[in-house]
Amino acid sequence: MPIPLQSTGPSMKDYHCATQCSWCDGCGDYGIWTAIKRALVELHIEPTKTLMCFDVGCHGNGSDKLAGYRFHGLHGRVIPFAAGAKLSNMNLPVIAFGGDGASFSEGIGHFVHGIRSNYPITFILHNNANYGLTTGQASSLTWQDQPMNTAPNGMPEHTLNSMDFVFSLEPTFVARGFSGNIPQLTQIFKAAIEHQKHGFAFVDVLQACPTYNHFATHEYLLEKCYDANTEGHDPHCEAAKARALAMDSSKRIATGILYQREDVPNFYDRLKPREGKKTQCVDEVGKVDVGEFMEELV
Ligand SMILES: Cc1ncc(C[n+]2csc(CCOP(=O)(O)OP(=O)(O)O)c2C)c(N)n1
Repeated sequence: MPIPLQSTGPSMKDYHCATQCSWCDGCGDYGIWTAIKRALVELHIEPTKTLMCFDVGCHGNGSDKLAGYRFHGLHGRVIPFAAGAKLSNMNLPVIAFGGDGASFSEGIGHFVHGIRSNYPITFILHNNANYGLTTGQASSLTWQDQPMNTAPNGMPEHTLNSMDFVFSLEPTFVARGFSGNIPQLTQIFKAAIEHQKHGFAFVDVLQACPTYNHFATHEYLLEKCYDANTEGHDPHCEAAKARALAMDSSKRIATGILYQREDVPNFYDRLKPREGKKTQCVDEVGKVDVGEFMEELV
């Protein structure tokens, strides 16, 4: 029996968009962009059956380089936009993309509450360890003492330990990938999209920024990153074990699905007024007549 060559779902072509890419040569955004399309295709999700939300930044300029429903919001605010969309229509897979500048400075409050609330969305961090679009400013994740355009004598502050921080918020899904390993990244993204039914899926993607990041380069990451899952790491382990693995980058950097638990209800499932509802919030909004409220305002 010959194996059919065509799948029934969408193909990479369906996600194609004619807008020209403006990222620098060698930018890790290309790898992340390819992997997310592959993940959606492999999950048989049509471009019109998902929502992708983009923060402001180099990565955010990917918002018009893909077909489908996309939302491009304000700097640091992608999580509330994405969470709002998802909570109004739980049938929709919602993926939010943010940079390390936005997520660990301007938008850090939203990031905290996204994880602790266990909003049912996937959040993909484009971690190039600097503010790329504003030409190489130091971010909270830039290495200490690294000379950057905003800190020519080296960044004076210590680097925020992002994984320690994330684990302190009691996440339900933590993964790490590398923009140079598209097959692994695709599998991580698929698992992170599927985790939405359980809550907030955080994926830290270490990516090259050849123009402004001269410390964690593509070559450096290629050498240091290894797949922890193929070396036997079980993501359903104790949080303390996963936290220690995620935080230790002294010799090698663990990638893959580092931590996952499915026994914590997501934010929507904890909303008492939604219990037993057969409709989505978005269906119900259309039935409310706001006319009388408007009358009061005029
Ligand atoms: C509230 C706010 N602060 C600052 C800016 C200016 N700004 C636009 S893009 C950007 C850098 C984005 O860096 P990051 O979030 O790390 O994403 P990257 O460009 O590296 O992908 C900054 C500071 C803004 N638009 N809005």
